[in-house]
Amino acid sequence: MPAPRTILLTGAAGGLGTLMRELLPQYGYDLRLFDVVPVEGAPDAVVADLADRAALREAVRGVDAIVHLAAISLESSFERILHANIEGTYHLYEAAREEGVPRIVFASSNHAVGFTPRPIGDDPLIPVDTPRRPDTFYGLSKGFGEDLAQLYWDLHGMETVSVRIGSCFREPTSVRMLSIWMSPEDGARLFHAALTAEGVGHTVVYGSSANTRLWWDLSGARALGYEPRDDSEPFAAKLIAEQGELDPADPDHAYLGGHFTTHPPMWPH
Ligand code: NAI
Ligand code: 15L
Repeated sequence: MPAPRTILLTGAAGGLGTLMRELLPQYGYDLRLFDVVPVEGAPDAVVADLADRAALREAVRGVDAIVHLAAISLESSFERILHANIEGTYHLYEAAREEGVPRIVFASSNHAVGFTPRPIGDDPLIPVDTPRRPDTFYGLSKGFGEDLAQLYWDLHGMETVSVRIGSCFREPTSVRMLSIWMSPEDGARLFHAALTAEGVGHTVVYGSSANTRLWWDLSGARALGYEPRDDSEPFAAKLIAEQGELDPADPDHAYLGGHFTTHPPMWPH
């Protein structure tokens, strides 16, 4: 596959989309932007719902690859998750197939496997092929997206890297995040690797920085050429002083998905 240049970034108005708008162009990409809400400072962005297949087809036409971030990004009602994450991702893949886009980077989530007990002490890191244990309808939709990506590879030869992102924010804000944080700069490194690695078929990887307290195996991401440079450890002392160490007996702390596993709130979105 020739190196991609023009990328459609869905979910461009969101938190991660905003970070990637800042960081991805330095890798030489021209970004085309898509979101259901206007993208600040980007009057050319396509403002449309993922359900609008005509708008999607036009948006994906001629791009070399897609970074698919658009979604409800926390737990919500099943109906809203169904519309945006399940049907929306299906519409995106269909539009990409119709327009011959060869590669998608799909923003999956740790919540696809959120009910996996977190490693403690010398426990091995969680492998990427650990059984799916979604913690929410949200996590379930990310498992759907991974399976859809596998189907489109097997049936249509469209490649995807599904990145099970931990927490990608400027700084980690909780003790749990010390284990799963991905700095925005490492996020851009990983997306760039996922966009350019040869022969990925459908590959699922975890997405985080090289955290001292890491919970999962990053070897799949490294095999794509990803070399994380950041570690959450400089934030540890302050967060632990404020919040205390994670208590493995507390269900909120016992699983990869953290608080998503406990009668999840219906976060406003
Ligand atoms: P966000 O909620 O800030 O942004 C999501 C964007 O998608 C919003 O701008 C929203 O308007 C757009 N969107 C939602 N429904 C849409 C629809 N039907 N049609 C078009 N656009 C729609 O979320 P964030 O944090 O930027 O996350 C981006 C992606 O990465 C999401 O897929 C999320 O599930 C995934 N992810 C993010 C993590 C993080 O730490 N930020 C962790 C794990 C996964
Ligand atoms: C996610 O999947 C969410 O999109 C993000 O907002 C964070 O809550 C993250 O997981 C997390 O697990 O911290």
